[in-house]
Amino acid sequence: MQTQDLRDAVLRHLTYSLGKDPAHAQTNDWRLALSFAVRERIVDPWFASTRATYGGKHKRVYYLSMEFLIGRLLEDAVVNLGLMDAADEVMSGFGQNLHNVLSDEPDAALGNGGLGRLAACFLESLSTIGCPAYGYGIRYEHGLFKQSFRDGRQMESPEDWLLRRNAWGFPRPEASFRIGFNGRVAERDGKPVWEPSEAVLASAHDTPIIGWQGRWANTLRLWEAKPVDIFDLDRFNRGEFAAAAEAEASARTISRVLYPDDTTYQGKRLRLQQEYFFTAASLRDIVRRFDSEYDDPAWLPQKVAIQLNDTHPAIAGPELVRILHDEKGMEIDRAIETARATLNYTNHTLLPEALEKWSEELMSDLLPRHMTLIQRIDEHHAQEKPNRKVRLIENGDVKMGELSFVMANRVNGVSALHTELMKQTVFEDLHAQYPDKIVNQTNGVTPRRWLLSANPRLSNLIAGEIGMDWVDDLEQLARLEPLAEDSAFRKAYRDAKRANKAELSQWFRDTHDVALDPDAMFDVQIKRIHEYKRQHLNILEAIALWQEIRDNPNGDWTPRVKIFGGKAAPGYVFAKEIIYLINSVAKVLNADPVTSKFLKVVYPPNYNVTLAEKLIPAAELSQQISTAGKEASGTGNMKFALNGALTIGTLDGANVEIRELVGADNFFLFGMTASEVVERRKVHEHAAKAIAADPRLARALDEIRAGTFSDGDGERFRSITDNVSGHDYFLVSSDFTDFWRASREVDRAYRDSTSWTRMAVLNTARSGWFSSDRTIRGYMGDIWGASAVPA
Ligand code: Z16
Repeated sequence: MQTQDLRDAVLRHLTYSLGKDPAHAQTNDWRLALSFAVRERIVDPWFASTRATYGGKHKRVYYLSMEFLIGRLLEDAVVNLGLMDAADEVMSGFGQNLHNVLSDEPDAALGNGGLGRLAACFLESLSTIGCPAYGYGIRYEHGLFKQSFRDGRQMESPEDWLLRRNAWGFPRPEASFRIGFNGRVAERDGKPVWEPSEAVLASAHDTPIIGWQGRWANTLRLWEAKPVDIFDLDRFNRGEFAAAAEAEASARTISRVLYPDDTTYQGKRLRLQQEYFFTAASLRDIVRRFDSEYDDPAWLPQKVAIQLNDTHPAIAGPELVRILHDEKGMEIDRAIETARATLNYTNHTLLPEALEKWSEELMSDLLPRHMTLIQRIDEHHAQEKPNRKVRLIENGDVKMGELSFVMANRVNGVSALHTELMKQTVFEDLHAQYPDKIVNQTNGVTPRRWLLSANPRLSNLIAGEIGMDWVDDLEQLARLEPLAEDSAFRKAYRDAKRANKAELSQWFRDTHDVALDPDAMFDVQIKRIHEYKRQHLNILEAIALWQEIRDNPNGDWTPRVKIFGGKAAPGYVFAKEIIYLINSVAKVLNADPVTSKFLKVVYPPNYNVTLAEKLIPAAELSQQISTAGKEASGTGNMKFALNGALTIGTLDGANVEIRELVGADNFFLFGMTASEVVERRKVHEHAAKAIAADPRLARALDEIRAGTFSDGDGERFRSITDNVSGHDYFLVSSDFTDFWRASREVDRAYRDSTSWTRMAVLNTARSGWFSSDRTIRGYMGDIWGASAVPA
């Protein structure tokens, strides 16, 4: 029945929505037809969710995020609607392979990394839980750049996810707002009125996000920037065609591209325009919806909770005050208090270079009224807390972290350690002033995508043992714990992993023409390339291991495949050197006839959500080796543990909590702690001392300097060797020796496949707490005061 209905719907959409004759339809057409057929099943629960929220006057949650790294959506929707088998049958019936059809969907990369992916997991969990929520962001025409390698170096090209028709977005041109910029603040009837001199239109596109079992659906609303006036007809008629289109082009620029920075931050005017554009459009939409239901703006905090994902939407503070005071006539201090009771802020990093600052000059120019309001908020804060240590404006810069903090009801960090460090470092003074404001919400990941869909072999094995309750109650995985001692279960678990590895090896052969041995240990480091994440520590260890294998080619080595994946911000020169080094080392090692059966290094380009879904289920070792104190949480670390990869890691971010939960015996710990890191930096010549004390490290660095990986050019990787042996801010040299020790411990442990599998099973069984459902419930209870609505 379900199958028959789905078949009819696919055929109907292929014919009448796409205008294609089945005889001539391509994979792309079948994919779109299936997407439309699935999408229409989402519409009823979507409407029902909206009606239930309106009907019960429930509190709504708004998640404002510059990034939503959603990846592909079709499989998610098919899985959550329980249509996998039906879709498989229907597609086969049309002579199509469902897997190929699903793989045809472009990966929507409207984000850089963890922060954007977290927002996407949160949307899915909000729908699974049935919490009334909207995600608000920007509909970038081009998401994160596409990465390729030329001679081992990163090349960037634009990504075009909208080139083919987008199956998920409902355009809502009727929902649009005029967003102003620049101009001046006039006075009318003694009241300030901002009169912008420029404006663009923010036009909405809605994507329904369906939760597990289709019980609830929320909306992701993304804003597209359009010109207020279509084009300048006068100029066009005068034959000035390019000039006539200029205004349009400049308006559209605002939603043209995602900024490819992660954690570092570039002070670009366009970036501030993007931030204000989507924040202002979202707030206007939120206030419009609120006004349609309630007549007193004082009620806002009871009915609305707004979450600022990092400081990118921090202008929401002054903008909401402007709406409440300038537009609705609320007294200024009450407006500040009302806005503040509505807003909350999540911090995702302690890296000083990542904390946004805008020059007063730029702010006054682009958003003159907001600049005045920021000064007013600063005074409000100073009066409330006469200790004048913290000011929102310093050395001519507006500090967006401090502004977000002061304007938030709750401020949260994303792991226990990160939250503690927030209190002790960047927000020390503000924390002293508002001791109850900072709370922790350790990140999580959605098990629907990261276990159920991505790893069907393991999911089926789990389902055979404990049924399906774990899918929206992940702590049920604890019921697998006793099976760690069951040899038949362990064998089945190992077989599932082995089959995932074989499948990945086949993919590498097909797409990258490299042969991987599926019996070797699959060791994976996938994340943005950054000095603090220390991919260079990992590659140094690979070089040292290669040298040691060459010394003793008949040794009893544990075969390993090191897999790297990740993009560097285009302007981050050092990170790009690390990529070049990894690829250069891979070339030499993989061509070595003596060592390559023991050690290979592969680096598939263009790591994205889709590739993560292939790599994580096949991984056995998860590299989480950041300098302690620098990785706010990490979320890849959770996906790996859930899928039975053991972690080699430092006491950083959520690694700390992973280790506590899976057990210290099932985790390979190494390296300095966050406080030891701070102390070590004070040691004179710490890197030189570490190198002098470890001949392996010295020799690995010498090998690079000898030009082994650069056709004899000893200068090519000087920036890296100089850094690691000199200033070495991220303590690569100081942590190398212990990383080597832990890596050899991993080798030994891997040889005992029984005990390795036991540890892997325990990692899966004890990772249930890392579901983003748990995280979202934490936000609902501790931050938003929101409840799930019975659908
Ligand atoms: C980002 O992905 C993160 C922090 C940040 O300041 C900017 C971006 Cl684009 C990451 C953190 O590095 C990571 O530790 C954390 O797990 C993730 O945000 C989600 O909280």
